[in-house]
Amino acid sequence: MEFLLIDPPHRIWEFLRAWVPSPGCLQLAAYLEEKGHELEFIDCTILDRPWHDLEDAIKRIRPKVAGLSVSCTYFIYDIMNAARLIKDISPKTIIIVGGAHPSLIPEETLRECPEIDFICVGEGEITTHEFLEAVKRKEEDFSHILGLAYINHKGEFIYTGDRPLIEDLDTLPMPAYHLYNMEHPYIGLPSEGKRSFLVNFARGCGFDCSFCSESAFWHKRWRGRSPQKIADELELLKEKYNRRIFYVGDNIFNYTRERGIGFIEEMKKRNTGQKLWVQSRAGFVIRDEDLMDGFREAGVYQFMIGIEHHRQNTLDLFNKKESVDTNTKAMQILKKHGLMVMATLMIGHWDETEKDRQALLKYVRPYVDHFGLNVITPFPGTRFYEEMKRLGRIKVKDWSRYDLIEAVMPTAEEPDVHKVTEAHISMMRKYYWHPRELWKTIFSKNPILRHHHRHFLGIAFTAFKHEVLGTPLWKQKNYQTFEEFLKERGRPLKKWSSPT
Ligand code: B12
Repeated sequence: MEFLLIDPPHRIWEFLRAWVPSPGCLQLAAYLEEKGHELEFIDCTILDRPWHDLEDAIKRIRPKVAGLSVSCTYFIYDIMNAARLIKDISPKTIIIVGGAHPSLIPEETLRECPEIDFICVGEGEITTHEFLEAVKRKEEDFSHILGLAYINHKGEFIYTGDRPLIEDLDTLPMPAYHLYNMEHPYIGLPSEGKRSFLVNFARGCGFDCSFCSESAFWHKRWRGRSPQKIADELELLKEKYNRRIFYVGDNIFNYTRERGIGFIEEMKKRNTGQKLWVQSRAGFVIRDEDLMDGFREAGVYQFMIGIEHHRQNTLDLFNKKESVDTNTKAMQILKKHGLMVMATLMIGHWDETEKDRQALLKYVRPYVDHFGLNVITPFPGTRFYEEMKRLGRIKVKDWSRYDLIEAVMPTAEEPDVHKVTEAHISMMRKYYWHPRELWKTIFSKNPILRHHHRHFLGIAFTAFKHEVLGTPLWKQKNYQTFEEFLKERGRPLKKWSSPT
């Protein structure tokens, strides 16, 4: 086998209790398949015995090249462990890793995990195609392939240079859903119902918020698929996989007005009855107020907006380029047009007080249907990370805790980071246990909202029972840590030393 694309075993997040295939992997696999490469894609998170099954797959396939994908910083150790396991079983297999985290700190990643041979920095399709072609030709020098990072035989870090981005995303084929087990019971988003799914129709964002790894990774550029291609994909997902409710991962769905107008026309024409939740930003909601009824009629039921904070100085500090007034106005517009509002918000700022947190809660409560509260996290590769590192505020280096829920930095008033994590839990409870929200759980006329709130109430109730009665939390039945796997395997990994 020429290429085995692997999404390594991950721990599913308690809030989600479900999983979705990586849109990046599905797109990459489809492109490489179209280019004639022989490949397989395995997503270990939905395998019965993830690490054991990965080991068996490597033994069976012995791929020439294994590609490991990592969408979040939080998952990076899974990728490193998978690389160690692969080299242990099949030392000749070349390992290439892709995704935002290793792309943004390639040298650190390569030095921390010498089993990784190459990092595909940035967009994956063309770089991986050229790389596989070079491997096929048995080339040993890869320095002519843009977008690659590696350590050469002298121990020097090499980056071959930026790969130009694909200008027209419509030239890419349909994601390779046919290579995936779309009916696995974990697949979906339980808060949105059984037949839900995650899709991605755009890359990047034209803005430059200092905390965002997305704008860093995609060089502050936005590119999107056309409304026709979006509708084709949604139609396929309905016809072939019976998927009806979607979270659209695009950072800004209505980045251009033309795309919004085209989408509304196309969806009305096709009349698939599918429902979508999209992301945008306040300024674009205001710009497109006249399109909001059209969006609703075309199936959009919720807009997620990065409101972030109720204080203008915090918005300015992050270069958000929105004002508190535009944020408020956008939420009012969405409500007026019968659309649900999901606000993403951040606490854990250095100068924050308990009073600020209560003020934030008070500010958004009248508008939001979904309280998307996060803890500010310095993702590597961002300006915010560099700044926090310089100020010595990052107290947790363990990337597996960078999940936007656990705090990794203290505030001036709370030197213990756990206090910030606790504040997050307490605010979530305060929002969802409020009589108004509990009322919606049973009596809201909006079935999606009812379902959604019930899901979150269920999670809160499980956590409450766990704390009071000691009953177990939700369990990902197939999950096993790498250490548990190694113990069960009974054979430690050989110490890897690069053949050079
Ligand atoms: C899909 C997604 C998920 C999926 C992940 C599915 C999976 N199998 O990995 C789900 C819903 C499970 C998820 C969960 C989480 N996510 Co998430 N998620 C996204 C989302 C919406 C889309 C990513 C995407 O599809 N991008 C588009 C594709 C085309 O890009 P790509 O993946 O980078 O792939 C390209 C290249 O990287 C490269 N490439 C990728 N893989 C490989 C492999 C090889 C071998 C090669 C050569 C190249 C290559 O080629 C691809 C095509 O060009 C982003 C937000 C966004 N809009 O981007 C957040 C995002 C990635 N998630 C984020 C986070 C933090 C999380 C969570 C950890 C926490 C949270 N609060 O949400 C959870 C934890 C999950 C858990 N433990 O269960 C952050 C990550 C920040 C960071 N730097 O770490 C993001 C950026 C959102 C944000 N708030 O900023 N997430």
